[in-house]
Amino acid sequence: MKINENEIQRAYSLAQERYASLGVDTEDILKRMQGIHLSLHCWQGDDVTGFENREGPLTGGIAATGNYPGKARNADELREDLQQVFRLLPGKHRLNLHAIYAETGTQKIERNQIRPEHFSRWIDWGKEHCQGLDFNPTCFSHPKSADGFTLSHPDTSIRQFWIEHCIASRSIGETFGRAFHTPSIVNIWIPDGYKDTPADRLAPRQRLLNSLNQILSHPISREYILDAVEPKLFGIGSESYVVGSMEFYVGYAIRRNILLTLDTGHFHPTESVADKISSLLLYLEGILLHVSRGVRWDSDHVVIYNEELQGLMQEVIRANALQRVYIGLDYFDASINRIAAWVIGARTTLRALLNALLEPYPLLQQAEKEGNLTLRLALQEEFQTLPSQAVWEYYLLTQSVPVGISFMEEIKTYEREKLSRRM
Ligand code: RNT
Ligand code: ZN
Repeated sequence: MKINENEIQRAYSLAQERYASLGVDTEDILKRMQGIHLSLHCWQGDDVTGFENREGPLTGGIAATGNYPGKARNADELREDLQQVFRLLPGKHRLNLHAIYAETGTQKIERNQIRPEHFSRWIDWGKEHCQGLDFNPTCFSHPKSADGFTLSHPDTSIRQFWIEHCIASRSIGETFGRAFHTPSIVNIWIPDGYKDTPADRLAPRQRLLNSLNQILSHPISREYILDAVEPKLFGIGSESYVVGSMEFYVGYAIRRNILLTLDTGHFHPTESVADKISSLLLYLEGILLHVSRGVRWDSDHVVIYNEELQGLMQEVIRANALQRVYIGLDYFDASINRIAAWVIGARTTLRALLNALLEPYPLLQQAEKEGNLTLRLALQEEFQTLPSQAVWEYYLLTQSVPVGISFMEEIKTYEREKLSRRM
């Protein structure tokens, strides 16, 4: 499919006029778009396998299903894949790493012993391709998490191991923050919970609180890292009780002035994550989003353009909170081309952000202020279909990124030349 650049320009000019008539300056918005850096999750590239134990199972109640050929087998392949992804995204983005993506050569390094040097190749590569690096301790897929508990484990020595792992992770984040002159978000998610109804709901939470306090007691400047904690409703094997619940971490994040992570797959299916933003921002330092898509459960499907995504981005933009809401992706689909999965979800998220920026929000506010709720509804419906697509395509064009579905041609070529040789 050949895209005609003149047509894109013309469509943009018309859209620009239309938006201007509604008080929206598209040029200004396109400048703002360039300042938005998504945090791309490295784990879409290899189904959360990592390099520590490539034969071991993925545990912790999360699952990547499918076996599409061409999964990255090592760090070089993963980086090569990421470069291909970045080539298809407008703007410059961050990379979100997990501890299991350490490069320790032939040495086996325990997770409580990982050090910044095990990520030096990621840093060197990132300098060229990324706006910054974020980090996650990996508290799953490990013998010491096999019984479903980590930071809240009743056994002191196991708990201590995971505390040390998280402390080591923060110091890796600190190195990232120094190297990129932008704080590294270090996000703690643990799988801890019970399959069946617990007797004692309190004790594991007391232990988790204590472990987190020990982890955070090592002072690291916010110039270098931003700590985040990620709650969850349930997981496979923790259906009845999750130690790190929403209430647990909301309280903790407010008390410790750290970020709360909202993963869109971690709530009841009919719960609106978008609606939480304006409340939480009144109390929290900031929010990390794990943009994901649950289908019936926390299934981590590729992000698509749905009401939930649009609502979420609208809330971030309407609250004028881009400085305090960090936008990361978190999904892993192994049943389709993994590069395409990354690109589709990331482009969709950016498109939802652009749409939210283009919304003539003051007009909605005005109608509401005047008590004209009929007009508010009429405008809301009208704004669903303004010519934002023309602005998006123009943005892609100016960023020298394939416009429209033509990005799939590049992915097909890459699949033929690279992925299909990884058998
Ligand atoms: C799990 C959490 C967590 C993980 C990643 C791999 O339910 O969403 O963020 O997906 O750390
Ligand atoms: Zn998540």
